Order: sequence, then C-alpha cells, then structure tokens
Amino acid sequence: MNKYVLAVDIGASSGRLMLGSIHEGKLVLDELHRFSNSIVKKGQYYCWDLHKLFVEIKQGIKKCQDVQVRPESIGIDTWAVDFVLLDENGNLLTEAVSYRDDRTDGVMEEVFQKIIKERIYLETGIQFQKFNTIYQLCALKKSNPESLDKADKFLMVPDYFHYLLTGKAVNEYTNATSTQLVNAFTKKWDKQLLDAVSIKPEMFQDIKMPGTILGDVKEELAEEFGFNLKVVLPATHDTASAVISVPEHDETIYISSGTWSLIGVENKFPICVTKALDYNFTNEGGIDYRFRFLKNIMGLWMIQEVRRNYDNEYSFADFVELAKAAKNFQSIVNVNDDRFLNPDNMIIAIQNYCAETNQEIPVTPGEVAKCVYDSLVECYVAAIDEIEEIFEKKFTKINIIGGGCQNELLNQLIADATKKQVFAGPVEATAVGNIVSQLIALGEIKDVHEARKLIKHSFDVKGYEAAQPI
Ligand code: LFR
Repeated sequence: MNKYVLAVDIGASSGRLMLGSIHEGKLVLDELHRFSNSIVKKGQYYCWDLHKLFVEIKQGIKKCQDVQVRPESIGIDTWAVDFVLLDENGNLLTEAVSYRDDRTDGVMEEVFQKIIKERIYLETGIQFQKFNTIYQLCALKKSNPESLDKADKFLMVPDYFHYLLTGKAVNEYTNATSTQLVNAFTKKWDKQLLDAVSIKPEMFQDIKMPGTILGDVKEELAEEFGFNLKVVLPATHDTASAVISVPEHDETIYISSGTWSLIGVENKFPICVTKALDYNFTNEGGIDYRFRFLKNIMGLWMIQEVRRNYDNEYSFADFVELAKAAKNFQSIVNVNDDRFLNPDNMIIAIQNYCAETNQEIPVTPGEVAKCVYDSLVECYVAAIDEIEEIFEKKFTKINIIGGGCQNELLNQLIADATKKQVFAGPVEATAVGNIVSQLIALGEIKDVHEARKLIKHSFDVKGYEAAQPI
C-alpha cells in the first residue's frame, strides 16, 4: 500500500493542499484544494485572516474523502516572521499582523541603540529586514504591552495551525530562525538577545526540527474529517521547504521564485563575516541544520501588485508578451527599495522612482512589466556577484524553483545576463519539500540525499542557455 501525506503550503497570495506519495519510484503530487490569500486591513493593521485559512485547511482535508485517500500525516508551511500570541487558555491575544504592515518602521534603529547590529548578526546570522519578528515584537511592546505581559505562548503562523490541529505548542526550527532571535550556533532561543530587547523568554516554546512527529489531530477534528491523521512537522518556513527540493547544490545558486525571490546557496555552516553583513545575506535554518545563505529580493509581488492595480485586466502571461513587445524600454528600479514593500499603488511607485532617478517613466502595461522584469534581473545579477565574492569562486548553474520559474521570459533574461546554465523546476518546490520531509519522518525515504535523488528523477526541469550574439 502506498503511503500518502498531505502538504499544506500557504503563500502570500494563495494556499494549496497537495497529496504526495511515491508511485513506481517517482514522487507524485495531486492537488486537492486551492484557495486565495491576501492581507486584510483589521483596524489599524494589515493582517492575515488565520480563521479563514484554517477553515480552508479543514475543507481541504475533508476532500481526501472525495478521492478516497487516507493520508498518514499532514504538515503545514507558510511564509516566515509573522506570529500570534496566546494566553494560558490558548486564546489569541493578537492578530497575525503581516510583515508588510508599517508598524515596524524605525524600530530596527531603536533596537540598535540597545544592542549593536554587528552583535545581532554575529549571534543569529540573520539578515536585517525591518519586518523580522524581533522588530515586530518590539513594535508590539510599544503599542500593546499587555498582550506581551499576558502571553503564555508565542507561535509562528504554521505553529499556530499545528497547535489548532493537535493542541500541542512547539516552535519549528526553520521558521524560528527567521525571527532573528535564534542563535545560529546553539540553535536555541538566544536568551541574551531577548534580554537585551526585554522580551520575556518564557513564552517561546521548545524548538523542534522538521521531521518531528507531533502527534494525532484532536479527536473532535478526526471525527469532523472522518479519519485520523498525524501532524508531522515539515520545514514550516516555505523557503526552507523549497530549498529541500533543489536536486543538486554543487556549483549551484538557487532562486526560489514566488511572491519573493530568495537567491542563495545551501551551506553546512553559518557565514557571519563582515561582507555577508554588509551585503545583508541571511543564514536561515534549513533541514538537518543546513543553512540557507540567501538574500531576499522583492520578487514577483511587484508584478502581482501591478496586475491588481490594472484591475486584473491582464494575466501574468499577458504581461510577459507585453514586456517582450516593449523591448526598447530600459528604465530600472531598485526593487529592494522599501517603497515597494506595500505601496498604495505599485505602478505609481515604479513611475515615481523612475521620475526621481531621471529615467524614462513607464506608461504602458508592457513598459511597466518590462521595467519590473529587468529590475529583478539586475538585482539577481548583483546578488550573484556578491555571493561569488564572498565564496571566492564562480558558480556555473542557477536553479530556479517555485511558481515563478514558469516565467520563461524571466528565465531567459537570467541566462542572458549571467551567462550561466539556468534550470527551471520543480514548480511546486515548496509542496515537494514539505512532502519529502514527512515521508522521511515516516520512513518512506531514507534521508535528504535520497529525497533529492527522487525529486531529480520525478520532475521535469527545463534548461536555458544564454542567447548567442547575432
Ligand atoms: C517567502 C518568504 C521569505 C520571507 C518572506 C516573509 O514566502 O517566506 O522567505 O523572508 O516570505 O516571511
């Protein structure tokens, strides 16, 4: 009998439940349920609607009955850094405020008054992003200190869903590292750092590794679903799950391409040298205590927002064709400029940037799209140069994974700009990584090495070479 597992992968714009199993030596994925996700304004803050998301998760689980499959286990991954606080009865004390909210503006600089930037980096190895959990907690301390006083449990978004399913509260390692509060060497909550920013350590839970079998879902939920299943922790940070799916890491730089573009390499040790700090590279935790040495690039969020601002009149495929037709348009923006994190209108934000930098202003949808793609590529190229400088070597390959790797124009532009071999796939990298973590825990796959061989054998990967000059 084949064993099935259920991966719940929720990104900033959509979520899905995928059934995974091994058939005739290949990993097979079946999509059971898909739903949309977005940030919503609740009072003063941009938040995630965790209630709606949990309803979708349950609805998806129930669909197993329709296809007559009983998965052994379920595991949930989402974006990182965001969290909720619970009181001692398990009730929510806070909304899950989104990292795109501006409540953390200026907080990072305040924290640096209490503890110097270099020390934070040397201990955690985590990049400085104004939305890291450490700064969100400090912002909360100012706006709602009572919630922190009363807090019994700090849970990140997937931890919270796992808690709702099982009643067990743990913090999963890969996601915990994104808080910038986990020591990169001890792999534990950094008490000194918590102390320095006056956040009480007691609300943090034990850090558990991907592959931990958390236990069965609550009885009442098993009844509601019509069957019992256990929760197995995947790498709950979506990017950590995605990186598991990169089949080969030798000489390879990966780009996990979705709402964000995460560009980097896998490592055995954290690299906290001055150059890595200056270039703002992170050392986020990965499976088996590997490290994801990478950098966040604003990513396809920009084109998602552009699309929304054109009232969804154009599809993503339309933008690609329109951008190709606007081939002479050349203006470039710095995609990592904070103004693009959550602007009222992305098109206007891009136009203003071009005006301020004395460049031609994109007017047509094609020009706007061309500007976004070219600007992303420019940022990838700069990040690759930085990686090669830090590692003092050249990488020959780039493996783009995730939904964004379906953008053939972008893949080709990357090949042309870097002159490296570019591979695209697997598309469902995050769900794949989630699934194999569960299958390893259940003894169906031996280890990550075997999982990667299986992934390589199971999914088509398309190659791109730099176009030859005519
Ligand atoms: C990608 C991602 C990134 C993280 C960002 C915010 O979905 O998880 O890795 O930096 O979202 O959480």
